[in-house]
Amino acid sequence: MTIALFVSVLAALSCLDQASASSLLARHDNDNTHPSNGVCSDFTVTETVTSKNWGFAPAKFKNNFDVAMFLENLARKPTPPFVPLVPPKEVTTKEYTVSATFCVPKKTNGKEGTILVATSGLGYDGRYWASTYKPEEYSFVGHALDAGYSVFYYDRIGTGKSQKESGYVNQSTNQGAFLSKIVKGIRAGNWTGKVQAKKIILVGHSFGSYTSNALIAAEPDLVDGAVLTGLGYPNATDAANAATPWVPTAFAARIPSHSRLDTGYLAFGDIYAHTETFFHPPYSIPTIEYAQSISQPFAIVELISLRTLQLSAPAFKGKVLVTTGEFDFLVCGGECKSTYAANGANQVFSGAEVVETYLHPGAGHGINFAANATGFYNVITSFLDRNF
Ligand SMILES: *[C@@H]1O[C@H](CO)[C@@H](O)[C@H](O)[C@H]1NC(C)=O
Ligand SMILES: *[C@@H]1O[C@H](CO)[C@@H](O)[C@H](O)[C@H]1NC(C)=O
Ligand SMILES: *[C@@H]1O[C@H](CO)[C@@H](O)[C@H](O)[C@H]1NC(C)=O
Ligand SMILES: CC(=O)N[C@H]1CO[C@H](CO)[C@@H](O)[C@@H]1O
Repeated sequence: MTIALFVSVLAALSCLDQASASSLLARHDNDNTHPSNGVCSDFTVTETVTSKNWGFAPAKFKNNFDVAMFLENLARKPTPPFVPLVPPKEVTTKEYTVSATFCVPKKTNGKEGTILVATSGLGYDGRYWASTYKPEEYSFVGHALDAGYSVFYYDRIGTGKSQKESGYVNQSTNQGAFLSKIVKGIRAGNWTGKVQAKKIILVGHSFGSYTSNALIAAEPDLVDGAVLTGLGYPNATDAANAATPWVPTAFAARIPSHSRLDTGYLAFGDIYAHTETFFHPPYSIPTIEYAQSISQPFAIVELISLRTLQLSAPAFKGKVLVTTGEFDFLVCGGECKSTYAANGANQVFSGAEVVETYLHPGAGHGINFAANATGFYNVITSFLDRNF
């Protein structure tokens, strides 16, 4: 695959590990308008997580040429092998604060005790789930509320209004550990007001799906089900291979206007790099422009630590929907029918009561901003209606 890389990265800024909860902005603003059909509350969620974090092996990026060389190394033929990560030496315990929103449907139908916990993928924060641009066409949260489900969505560590972390600190493990705490807090009723969780369903996109999957593998009794979007299993027996298609597509980086992020953060080089990796023609250009406007930098170690996740979850007895767009470039190399035909989902979730798969016609990786996103959401809520 030939990919044009438009690579740049911000100059080194001060370390941001120490961003405090008080420096976080209120979540609710024009960009984060709550869905009109929900009763929503914003929270900052502070949890201490323990995770085994992999280290970043190369020198930290000094400039964009370092990033270019790194991406070339990731994508090239592996002779000699390129080893970007060093195995965890110790367990890291650290407190993080993230910005979150919980919504209950205005019109309840008895299903509000089924709580969807949505984690976004690389390149986005929680707004991936709750588009304020044509919400009737693109807001997953709005759609789920219409169907009667409650939704908890949040900005991953390092994105949106959540606490920043060095881009060189592994984040698939600490993000997974944080998600585990969120689920436990929801079970305990910590942020859900009068709603008591009867069922909890993890909903993910891309990186958020892989971390949700890895969490289910590690804690098979934690949740009742999962809707994993924007993922595929090119090699269900080898998590490293699942990450391989990311390599040649390595997101180009641009200079984020965000302060408090170090050089370990990369972002879509420009709207065309974003389009190439996330969307498929015919394009809705205004929709892509909105998606670009809310896009977020991601940590280099988030991307490469995807390879280290243990996805196989034979002990999970729940119900899972695995889905992406028919033309997903990132997880299927642009053609998902043959990828899904290999039945990876059934191998990963070999003990699950229900494993369903679905490919959304015409869509790429960023399905929530694809044509007929509501058709995609109907498939998800139909899966939920039938199974929970
Ligand atoms: C939930 O709230 C209780 C009471 O404040 C607290 O002890 C517990 O740690 C919280 N659980 C989580 C996972 O946040
Ligand atoms: C998956 O990857 C492993 C390890 O690289 C390899 O041994 C195995 O043959 C692969 N399986 C498939 C179905 O490609
Ligand atoms: C939208 O997607 C749904 C679900 O796959 C499908 O049934 C419907 O025909 C699609 N609508 C259009 C206009 O493509
Ligand atoms: C929090 C954490 O695990 N940080 C580690 C990230 O990786 C670097 C490089 O290996 C380590 O020095 C950090 O301790």
